[in-house]
Amino acid sequence: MHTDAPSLSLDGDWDFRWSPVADVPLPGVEDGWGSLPVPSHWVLHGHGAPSYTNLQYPFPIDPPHPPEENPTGDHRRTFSLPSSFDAAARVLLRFDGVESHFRVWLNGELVGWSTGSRLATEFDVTPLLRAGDNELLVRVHQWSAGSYLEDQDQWWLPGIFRSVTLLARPTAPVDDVFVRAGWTATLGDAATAGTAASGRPSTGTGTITFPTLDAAFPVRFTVPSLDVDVTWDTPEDVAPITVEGVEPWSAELPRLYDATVSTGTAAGERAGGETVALRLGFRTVQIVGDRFLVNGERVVFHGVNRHETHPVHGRVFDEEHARADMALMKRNNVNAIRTSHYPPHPRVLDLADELGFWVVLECDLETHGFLFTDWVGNPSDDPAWRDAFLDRIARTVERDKNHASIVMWSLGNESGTGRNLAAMSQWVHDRDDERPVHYEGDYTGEYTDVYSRMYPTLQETESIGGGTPTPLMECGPAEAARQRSKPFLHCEYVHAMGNGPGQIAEYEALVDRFPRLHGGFVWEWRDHGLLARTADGTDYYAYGGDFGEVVHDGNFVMDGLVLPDDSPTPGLAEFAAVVAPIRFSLGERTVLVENRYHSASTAGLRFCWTLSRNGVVEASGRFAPGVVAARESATVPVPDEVLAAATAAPAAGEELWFDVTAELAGPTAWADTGHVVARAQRLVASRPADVPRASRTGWEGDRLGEGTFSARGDLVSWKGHEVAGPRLELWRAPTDNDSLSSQGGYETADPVLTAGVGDPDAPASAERWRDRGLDRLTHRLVAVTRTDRGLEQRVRVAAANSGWGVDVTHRWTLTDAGLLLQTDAVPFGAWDVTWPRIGVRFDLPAGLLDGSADWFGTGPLESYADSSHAARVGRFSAPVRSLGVEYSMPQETGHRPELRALSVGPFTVTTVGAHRAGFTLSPWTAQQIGKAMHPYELPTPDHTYLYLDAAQHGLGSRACGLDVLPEHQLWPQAFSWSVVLG
Ligand code: IPT
Repeated sequence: MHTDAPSLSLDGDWDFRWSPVADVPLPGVEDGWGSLPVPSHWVLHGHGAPSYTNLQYPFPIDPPHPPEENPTGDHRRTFSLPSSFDAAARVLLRFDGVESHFRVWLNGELVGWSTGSRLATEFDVTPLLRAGDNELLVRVHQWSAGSYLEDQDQWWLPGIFRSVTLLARPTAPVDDVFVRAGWTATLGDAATAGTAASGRPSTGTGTITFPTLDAAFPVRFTVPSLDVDVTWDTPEDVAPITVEGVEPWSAELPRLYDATVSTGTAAGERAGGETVALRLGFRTVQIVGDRFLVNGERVVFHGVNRHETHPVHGRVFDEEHARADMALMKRNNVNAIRTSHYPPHPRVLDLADELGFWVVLECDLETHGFLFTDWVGNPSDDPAWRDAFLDRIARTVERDKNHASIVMWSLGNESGTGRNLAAMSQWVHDRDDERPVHYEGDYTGEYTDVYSRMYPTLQETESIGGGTPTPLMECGPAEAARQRSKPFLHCEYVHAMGNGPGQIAEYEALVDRFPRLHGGFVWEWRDHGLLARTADGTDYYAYGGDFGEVVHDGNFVMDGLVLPDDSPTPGLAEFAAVVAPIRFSLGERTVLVENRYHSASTAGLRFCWTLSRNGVVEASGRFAPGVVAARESATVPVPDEVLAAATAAPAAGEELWFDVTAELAGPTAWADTGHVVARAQRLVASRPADVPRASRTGWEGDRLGEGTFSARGDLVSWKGHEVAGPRLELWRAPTDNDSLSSQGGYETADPVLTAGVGDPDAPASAERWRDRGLDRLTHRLVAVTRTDRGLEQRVRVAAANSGWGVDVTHRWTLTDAGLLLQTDAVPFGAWDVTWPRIGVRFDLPAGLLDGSADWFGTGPLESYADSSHAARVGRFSAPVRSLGVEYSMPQETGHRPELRALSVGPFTVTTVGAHRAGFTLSPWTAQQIGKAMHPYELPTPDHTYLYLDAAQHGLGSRACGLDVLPEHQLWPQAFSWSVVLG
């Protein structure tokens, strides 16, 4: 709790000694000590090394024993108590987080030990303290029995990684407060009407109750802005307080009321008391039937799984970084956080209350590695571990129970099932009868309140929502019926590893359709890359295996919507677009504005439109749908300028687009005025460009217009620059989703349900593509013929030892607009795999990499068939080197479909005809990128590679989830497309 009682931070430089094994004598003062900051992880300060595993235990599964090879850190410091501690009745020594087991000695006496790495521990050290110098010694072991309960998918990072504090406890203390601030809409004040009419949040009745008030009475409780000021003389006097005119708390309008609980106020002045500051958010959490409601309304989680991770500090908390991170979430329409898979630093929850997030607060528990013993010996069902499980959940709930943002408790992650989990749930229900209990592993719904799953297929999700019933994982008919009667959420869905995830929109469409579905949490928010340096001094973000671990899970720890350097990925933009709280439907004459917020009206937004001709804004303005209440919609007419444009015939090659945005009308704690919350666009009118006319001039030697051609018919120079191409390519550098089939332990549901997305056990796409040689196509010139004003080149393309391939015809014609290149690609043979891409590559000068590209087409970011909602048609400009994303494991990046015109350096490329190619500009070929495991392994670029793709395969989410859906797969077929090189 935030109290004004004195405290002393013991953070800072401590003496430190490290040993690779546990069984070493305790060092004395005179032994050689180094120094280490507290809080920190010693492995990030040169002692031992970090290691990453997902499911695997990096030690033998021999519970509850750790191995002898158990890195151990001794930490020592001295302190003396400040005079502010003089009046203390007791002094507590608090550790906010130590991984994984520690023992404490004060002035040579053993104080105690603790486990539960991301949970707080307090020791009463009153009798051991002395005047003057006190010596504190803390021995931390990396591995312990507790490690069996902490098998989360993340780095293993031992150390005292959160603060250490001495707390002076007053003689009249507030030892515990559990305050609940409920909210109900005031009868007669139609909550929505209030919102719509005034544009201000509705008010209602707030009810403050105290399930716990463990303090030295009399106790004074105040909420100044609500004129609440009561003093209770005895615990029996404590009574609920009802206040009218209270604004509710929600993730969208996180209204907080400052409150205080004080003791020592008997005579009107302080007598050994303290004042605890609380921030009340009035909200009532309920399950009614299969609905999860806050303040009476269904909540839809547009959430992310948030781990504590920082590229330099690991899990050491950095408030500025956390706040910036959470503001970035808000700017991308993230409204919920699952604290995977342990309680975060306590300040994160203050920030969640303040910025506004629905939080599912998870206990520090995961025993996933027992999967490898077929769950034999799993602590979750072993009575010997019962107390440890109960201890963990109690410490979780007790620490964080007063946060308005927490709307659900989660028992942990991936720990199988068993009696100890059921006992945890019972404990929570006894302690907090308001918030529901979540745990995904309770597949049959024996002891949890909501039905939760990770990565179920679309078909199964639809079935759970209320579509055609299909069997539910591990459920018989009765259990399935029970699960179907509860609110459902995806505690994890769409896996944001590398380039992806695809299919966010398909899941969201189901959530829209079925009110039983309450949305979910993307896996996951951030990559966990750790900043490291190669031998030759290049910085990079390390993942599993980069520290020489004996067992590890590679780059499976890099699966976030945000890169380790804080850059948002295109996947995050896709998420923001799909889950946007305002949805527009642009008709010919009207704009429908749907407010999808839980409780916010559109009062905080302004609405803007533009009309653009070939990407150049021609008219713009605001439109006013009025204040649209939450869950309501409004219709406004399309602006006259747009209507007029729709009826006037455009010139050849013109496109007119009508764009609308919903923007913040004023600044918030997380974004500036004008921040775009939602957008949409509609093609108003267009007329295809005329195919450029053949030029009157023709060949001059081997020159044709601005191009020079080899005898083979290849373009070898363009505008005086040496170039090469076109060369047919089917290969893209495999994405993580192309490379991995669903990871170990992911139980794919009933195979029937996955029909249509391919066999879940089938090899990964990249494996099949490699097997068919798509990365190593060979080319054979079949014929090259000069024509009057051009040439025709026919090439047969196929891989070694393959009877299938592609016949390609390139027809060059010199036109008034430049060199027209028409390409026809026709597959031959019995193709049985998808293609990653079909397109051509041109090798352009490397110098272009230092300039920028301007284009009219889709942008601003890369997009793919199943991740295209953030893309819009417009005119964009960007440095060439920024067109690709630096994923920590290099992979396909930078594809922008539907190009109209591109200019880079002296070159322009214009697409003609119905089938518009997309473009990629890259310093490396797909083959080069596919070979590198880290960005630093990529060669020094010797070209700028321009890929013009007729199509690319979708992204999918198969690294952990669904493969590319049939409608987004690229199957071999004939393609024709044309571009003009100018
Ligand atoms: C699931 C885990 O809960 C999560 O921690 C993470 O590992 C994620 O997968 C994949 O990145 S478990 C998975 C095997 C279904």
